[in-house]
Amino acid sequence: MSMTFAKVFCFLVLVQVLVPNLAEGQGLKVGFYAKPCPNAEEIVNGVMKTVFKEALSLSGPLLRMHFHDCFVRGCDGSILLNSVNKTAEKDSPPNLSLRGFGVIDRVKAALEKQCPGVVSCSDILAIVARDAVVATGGQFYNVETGRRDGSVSLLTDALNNLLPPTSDFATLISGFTALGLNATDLAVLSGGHTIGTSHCSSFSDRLYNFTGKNDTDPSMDKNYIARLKSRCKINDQTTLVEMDPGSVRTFDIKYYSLITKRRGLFTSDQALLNNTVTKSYINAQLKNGGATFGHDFGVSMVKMGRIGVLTGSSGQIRKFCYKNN
Ligand code: HEM
Ligand SMILES: *[C@@H]1O[C@H](CO)[C@@H](O)[C@H](O)[C@H]1NC(C)=O
Ligand SMILES: *[C@@H]1O[C@H](CO)[C@@H](O)[C@H](O)[C@H]1NC(C)=O
Ligand SMILES: *[C@@H]1O[C@H](CO)[C@@H](O)[C@H](O)[C@H]1NC(C)=O
Ligand SMILES: *[C@@H]1O[C@H](CO)[C@@H](O)[C@H](O)[C@H]1NC(C)=O
Ligand SMILES: *[C@@H]1O[C@H](CO)[C@@H](O)[C@H](O)[C@H]1NC(C)=O
Ligand SMILES: CC(=O)N[C@H]1CO[C@H](CO)[C@@H](O)[C@@H]1O
Repeated sequence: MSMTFAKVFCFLVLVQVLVPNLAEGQGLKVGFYAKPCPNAEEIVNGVMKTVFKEALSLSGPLLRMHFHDCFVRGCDGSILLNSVNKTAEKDSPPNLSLRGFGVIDRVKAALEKQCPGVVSCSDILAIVARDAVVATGGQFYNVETGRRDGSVSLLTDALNNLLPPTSDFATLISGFTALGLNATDLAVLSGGHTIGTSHCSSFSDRLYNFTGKNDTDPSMDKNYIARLKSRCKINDQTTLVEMDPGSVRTFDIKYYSLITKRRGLFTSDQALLNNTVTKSYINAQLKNGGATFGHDFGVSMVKMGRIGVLTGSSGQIRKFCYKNN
């Protein structure tokens, strides 16, 4: 009897320990590197200033990289691991436009020079994403650090956890909720689409074959469809279009105004009008000129940055971000 009780009890305790509170981020804090590497963030900022001066167009891919890292196995730098047998997250189709891996290597090299083996690759992604927001005119926010790096990267995890651009609201919210994010976070973080570009193939279903009958998506503005069709021929896999035309490198609320004009690029963008929470958020920002968007974005990014993190003595601090130690 008592054995059974002990076993059951043990099991309950174990379950509590093992099931991570996904968006809690225990062990993270602002300024984690203050003692072991006091200039860590300045070193990252320094490299990123140079990079963005040369190529501000990397701001989109680098912001997106942190998002993809966090949504797959948690923010553990697994997105950065090179593929040994073509089965890593990097090899997954949703990685299509991920670029800027070389930039992360450059930042890592600068950090290793001054503080060998101290700053994790997952933290580098979080800081770089913030710097991308600031470089495009978004509001500064403090990044929590203290993440450690994972050692596993699987294509199938990326396929199963990254939401496709064809997602409707129900799909989006269930994906976000599973990671401890809510409808407000969804509306706010989707605002990341205010910068960057997309391949035609990510939305061409809406232009050419929405329900399999060579039809267009009736929820997209007709004039916008015509304009996009002139850029994206059928089956185009390579052309890039601006997601927020005219302000593709400016972190503003124009993305929200496009959605209200039925000019959201993806089904997942347009879907934000189909729920009262996300719709009210968008309308409120448009009404008040984006008064809180900059601040809200930082809050939701910090929340996203806590998903499934490894802290304390878990994981490793990789020496090179693209391979395990
Ligand atoms: C809500 C679910 C989301 C979906 C379905 C989604 C989907 C996509 C897709 C399909 C692309 C274009 C990829 C390509 O074809 O090149 C893209 C680009 C982008 N996404 Fe998202 N995304 C989502 C959320 C987010 C979040 C949370 C962020 C960051 C906070 C983000 C930031 C970006 C950025 C910056 C780009 C532009 C990348 C570039 O310039 O190369 N997205 N997204
Ligand atoms: C090769 O791929 C399998 C998944 O099919 C994975 O479990 C394994 O760890 C990979 N091998 C290496 C050396 O990465
Ligand atoms: C989402 O969570 C934030 C706190 O992280 C909270 O301020 C906000 O009201 C929540 N939104 C909804 C719709 O519950
Ligand atoms: C449109 O979609 C249908 C159903 O998925 C498919 O059979 C058809 O080949 C597609 N047409 C084109 C032109 O891609
Ligand atoms: C759709 O378009 C393709 C190519 O343009 C054509 O071959 C096919 O017959 C069309 N299907 C329908 C159902 O109209
Ligand atoms: C949003 O609602 C409109 C109108 O009911 C509908 O046509 C559209 O398919 C919905 N979009 C999504 C992505 O759920
Ligand atoms: C940057 C990167 O690793 N891209 C890969 C994304 O996945 C495709 C296959 O789907 C690879 O061909 C790319 O090399």
